[in-house]
Amino acid sequence: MRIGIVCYPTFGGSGVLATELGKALADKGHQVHFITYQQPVRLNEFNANITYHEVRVTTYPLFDYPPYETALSSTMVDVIANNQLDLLHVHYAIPHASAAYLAKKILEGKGKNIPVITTLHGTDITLVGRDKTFAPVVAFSINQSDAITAVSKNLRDETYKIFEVKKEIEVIHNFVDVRRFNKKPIDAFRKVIAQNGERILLHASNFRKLKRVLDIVRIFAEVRKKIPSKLLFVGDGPDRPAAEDLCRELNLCDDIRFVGKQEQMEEIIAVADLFLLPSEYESFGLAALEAMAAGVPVISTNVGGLPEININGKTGFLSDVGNIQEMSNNAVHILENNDTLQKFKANASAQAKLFDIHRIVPIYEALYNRFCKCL
Ligand code: GMT
Repeated sequence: MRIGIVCYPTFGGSGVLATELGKALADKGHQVHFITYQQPVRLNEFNANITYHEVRVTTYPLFDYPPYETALSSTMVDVIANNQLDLLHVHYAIPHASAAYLAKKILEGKGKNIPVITTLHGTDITLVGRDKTFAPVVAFSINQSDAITAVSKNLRDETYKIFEVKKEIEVIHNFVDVRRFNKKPIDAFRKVIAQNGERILLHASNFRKLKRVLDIVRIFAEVRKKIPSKLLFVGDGPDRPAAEDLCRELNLCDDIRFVGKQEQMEEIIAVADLFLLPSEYESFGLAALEAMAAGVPVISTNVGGLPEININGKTGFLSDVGNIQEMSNNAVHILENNDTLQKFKANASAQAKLFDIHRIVPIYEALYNRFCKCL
C-alpha cells in the first residue's frame, strides 16, 4: 500500500508516534511518504520504502505570515498524484486535517479519490483546537475526514464534549516498540549520572506549562531528603529556565541535570529508576509508556488518558494535579526498597507489552484496508 503520513517533525509525542508508525509500516513492505516541513527527528535511518517530501513555504514581502497550510495542501496534492498514494494519514488536526481536506477536494476535481484519516493527539483538541480562532476549522475538517482516530478513550470522549463530531471516533492507543526500549543500562552512563549508586529519576517533555516541571523539582526535593537520588531532565521548552532557577533556589544543582533534547531516548531511559509526569493534562503520555517499556515505573497525575496506561499501585502511582506531597511519598515508597522497585519494574514492563508496536500497527493496517483493498 502507498501511504502518505503528515505530522509535526519535532520531538513531540504526535510526531514521534507518526514517525514510528511510518517506519513500522515500511518494515512491513508498505511504501511510506512523509510530508513534513523538516525531516522528522525519529526518521534517522535509511529505509528503501520511505520517502521524505519537504514542504517548502515560499516567502514574499507581502507575507507577514507565510501561508504554510496552502504550501502543505499543494505538496500533498503533488505527492499524492505523482506517487499514486492510496491513502493519507494526518497526525494532529491543526492544520493537517484542513490542509488534507483541501488536497482531497483538489484531487477530486482531477478524478482521484484519496481517503483521509485524521489521528487526534491531544492539544489539537483540548487546548489549541478548542480556541475560537481554530475551533470551526478543526470541527469542520475532522468531520470531513474519512476516519477519525483518537489515541485514548479519554481523548475520544473529550473530543465529543468539545466539538459536534457526527462520525465515530475510533480509539487506537499509542504504541511502543518494547524490544527497542527494553535495553540493558549502559553502566558507564549510569555512573556518570549517579556516581555513588543513587536512584535516578527522569522526566522528558517539551517543558510547556501543562507539564508542570516545577512540580518535578519540588517532588525531587522531597524524595532526596529520604533517598540518595539524582534527577535527569530531558528535553527543552518554555519552562526550563524557571525549573533551573528553582533548582538553584532549593540548592539542588549538584543533583539535577538538564541534558536538553536527545534522540536516543532508549539509552537514557534504560538507566532510570522512576519516571515523573505530573502534567495538568495528557491525552495519553507516550513518554510514560516508553519509560514503562524500559521497565521504569511512573509517578503521574490521574488526568486524561494516563489512567489507561499507568495502573495505580501496580505500574506506578496516580495523584491529583499538584499533589506534590503524595507524589513524593509514592516515589519514596517505590524507591526505598529494592524488592518493591523490582516488583513495580516488572509490572511496568508487562503493562507496556499490551501497547507493543506489533499489537497496534495491525489495527492501523486494518483501518486502512477498509478504505483501500490494496494491502
Ligand atoms: O504535549 C506533548 O508532549 C506534545 C503533544 C504532541 O502533540 O505531540 O503530545 C500529545 O500527543 C502525544 C502522542 O499522542 C500524547 O502522548 C501526549 O499525551 C499528548 N499531549 C497532551 O495531551 C498534552
